Amino acid sequence: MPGWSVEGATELASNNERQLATNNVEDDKLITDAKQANRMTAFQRALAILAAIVVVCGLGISLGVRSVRCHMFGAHCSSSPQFASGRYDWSGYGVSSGDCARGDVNFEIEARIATYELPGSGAAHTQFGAPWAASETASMYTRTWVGKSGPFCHGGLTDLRHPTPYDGTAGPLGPCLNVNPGQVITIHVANKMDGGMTTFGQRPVSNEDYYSAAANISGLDDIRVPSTASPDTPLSSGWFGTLPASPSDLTVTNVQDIPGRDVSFDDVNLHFHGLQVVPHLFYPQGTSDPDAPWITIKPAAEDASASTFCYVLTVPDDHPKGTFFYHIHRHGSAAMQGWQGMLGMLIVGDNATAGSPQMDLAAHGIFLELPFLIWEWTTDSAGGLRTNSGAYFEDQFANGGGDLQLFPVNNEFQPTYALPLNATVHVRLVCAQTTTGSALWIQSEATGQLVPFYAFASDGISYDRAYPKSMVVIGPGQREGLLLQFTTPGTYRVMQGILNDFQGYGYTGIGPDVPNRTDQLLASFTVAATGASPAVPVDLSTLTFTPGMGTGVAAEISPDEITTQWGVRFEVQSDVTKMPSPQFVINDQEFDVKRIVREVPARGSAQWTLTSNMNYFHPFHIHVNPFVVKQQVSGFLPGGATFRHAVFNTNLEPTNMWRDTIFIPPLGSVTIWQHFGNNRNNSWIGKTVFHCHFLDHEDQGMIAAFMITGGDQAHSDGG
Ligand SMILES: [Cu+2]
Repeated sequence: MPGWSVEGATELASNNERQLATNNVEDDKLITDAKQANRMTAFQRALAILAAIVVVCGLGISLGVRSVRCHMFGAHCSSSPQFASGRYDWSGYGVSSGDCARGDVNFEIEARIATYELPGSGAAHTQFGAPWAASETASMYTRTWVGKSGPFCHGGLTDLRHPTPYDGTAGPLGPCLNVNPGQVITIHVANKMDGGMTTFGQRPVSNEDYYSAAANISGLDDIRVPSTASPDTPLSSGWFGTLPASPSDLTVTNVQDIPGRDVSFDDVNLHFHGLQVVPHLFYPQGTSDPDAPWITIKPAAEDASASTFCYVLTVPDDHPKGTFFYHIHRHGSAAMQGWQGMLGMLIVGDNATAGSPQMDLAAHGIFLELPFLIWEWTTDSAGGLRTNSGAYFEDQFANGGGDLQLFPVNNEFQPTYALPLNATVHVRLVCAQTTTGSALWIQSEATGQLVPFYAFASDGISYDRAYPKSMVVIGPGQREGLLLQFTTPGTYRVMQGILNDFQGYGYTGIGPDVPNRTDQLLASFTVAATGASPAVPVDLSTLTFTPGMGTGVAAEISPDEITTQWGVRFEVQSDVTKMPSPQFVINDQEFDVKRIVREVPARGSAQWTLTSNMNYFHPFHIHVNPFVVKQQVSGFLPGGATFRHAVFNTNLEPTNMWRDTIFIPPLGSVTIWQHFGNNRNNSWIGKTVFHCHFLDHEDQGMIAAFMITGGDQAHSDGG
């Protein structure tokens, strides 16, 4: 692997921007410092005991509720019925939709192939290359989710007193799913994508494809590693090794899972991103078998017995209420299906759930809500998804896969939303981009002035109040609960800087204070006084929210609890003797479905130090349990003052924020603390994963399986 030096980093500063002095990631100073700061006074201890008593009483009440629900389902009631063994007996392949529908809420969705258009998406798009002249409107075949039955939530700008359900038929995005804490949710999935590979003109990737790419390395320059951290320094290292004599001599490193070769893009499964539910990627649900395979739902023409699957998930009573989403997580096809919009919003807590953001906001007369799901739609100039070359590999995805990389919001390109003057709208921001991240800000079209807004939740977990921001920086998988308010009539532009732009040559910077930048319009708000306009806007600085992870000691991780430390280094290696090429590795290893990289005890806590060893950022996501963000450092982060301030200051407010996804800055690291349990009541166990949420990185090896183990096997399905 080529070396580099952070000495060359040009953009170091004070505050949180400590230079990354070492790549030794097993650093326990943070824990020691925290332990010293954590010495409690006698009075604080008494308060903690009091809080614990309150928690125990609360638990008793909620267990009572669970017992009632347990009886509804008949057998298998144990001391912890929520996690009772046997609850998931009806999960699996081939279960009929009727037999699956035995939860409190039951969804039925189908994977289909359809054609959609995005009006306006063809014109004047200049983010990559020349404007697209082929058409004013991009249309394409796409793989998509369509809802057949279920309590769907709304899909557009909505007054929650009059919601309109969205079932996924009106565009590429899947239906909006809604579940409440304490409910058992079933999702019956049917794969109706027979012949999709043929329809899209896709063929398996071959050794010859990788060989010819490696022989023509300039096509892969986008992912080379510079010798220093400066964007101005020419690349002097990157590809290494000597091309072997024949394509058949390439070493295959990502065994069993090379996208398009070992995995068909017509295979599906589902991940419920951020939900604190039983591990559900490997078969059977909740399995603790280290060799367990991916759940893989096949088109009926390929395997009728595996063409349907019933997911059964119990959402804990004390689950955070907020914005989540679902997407495909079959290793090898996740990116392709992400580019096609095979994902959707998942909202925990309905409009009548105490402690939900909807209820907290309704108390202040705020009923307007807007899903704001940003994704990538990758097309070529013929107007279809870039598939004509037939094979999938990294070389084709330098710009997301096609000659155009569009960023729809919901199912529209550059949508415009009309808002009443002085009204407040709750924006459920989801970054479902596949290969990029976004910096977002709002500017007045008339004056160019930045319009501040507030954030009260991250990754579906509410804080206790809202914090002012002028920009949010968000990577794939991350969500933010935002509150927008406009007190002057006019048009306002939501602007997007593509984070990846700082990662290669030609970096021009991100943000409103950077000249010659490549930022683009994402959406607009038109604001006018209407009959729905409040006389005065709500004072957002005074709002309070129900904290998603509770309050007091139960919602915190004490440094005394941390029993293990874990260093994780994300890296792209570029050895031309191997395929896939390049190699997306975690601690020098590509994914192997049968390799458990670590076992962690249920209800234990760990400190993770996550490192990106190159001038790339990587979004880290871990399944089942969220974590607390403790520290972030970067040796290299160019950009305008607004962007840097957002990354290093406002993005980290409040301190000790809970998240399930965090981006690791280029040549930087993030320290997180994680508790492997749902609050303090229960824990899920089983085989699960952490990975880079750039789904093409994940597909090509940047993912690892780990096992949550414990004596309380009955608390999970333990297949
Ligand atoms: Cu990555």
